[in-house]
Amino acid sequence: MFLRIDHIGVACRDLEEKIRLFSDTFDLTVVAREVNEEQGVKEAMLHISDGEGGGSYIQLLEPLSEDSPVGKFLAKRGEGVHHVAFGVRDVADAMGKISERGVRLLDERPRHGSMDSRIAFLHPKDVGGMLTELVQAARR
Ligand code: MC0
Repeated sequence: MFLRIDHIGVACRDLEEKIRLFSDTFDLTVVAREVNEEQGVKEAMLHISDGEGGGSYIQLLEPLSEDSPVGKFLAKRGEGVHHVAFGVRDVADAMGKISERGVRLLDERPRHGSMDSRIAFLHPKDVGGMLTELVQAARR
């Protein structure tokens, strides 16, 4: 079902500071920036490599407010890995199959994600404590 790891989402308090850290330490380049009001984040994608159906990235996430998902996560757990996102060919199809297997979906239908992807989240409690995202990358 999974084509590749699309991205690792990292919660941070200061996006610009963490962009400098990740790009200087690992020679990564920011290829996209976005404010996603629906998800309550300001984010940057740092490209690692290209694979089947899209690329792999580190996604740095700064919350737009304290009561957003990333804002609550930072208050409870501090900075660090927030979620792991897997590339899929068809997000709606993957959601259907995964739901039938007893995992709760956090989204009823795909939403807008980074770089015009279509995304959906799975409940961390049903995936071994790992907030999991499905990503159907935009066709390029
Ligand atoms: C919360 N929990 C997590 C977690 N966030 N576990 C692992 N990883 C995380 N990131 C755990 C809590 O510790 C708690 O467990 C339980 O889940 C319920 O959490 P809560 O604090 O009571 O509830 P909420 O209101 O914070 O909701 C958590 C939930 C929410 C995961 C349902 O954050 C959500 O719907 N997330 C999906 C959307 C999202 O994260 N968007 C931001 C990235 P205990 O044991 O304490 O009960 S947007 C993004 O990434 C886009 C732009 C993209 O990729 O393109």
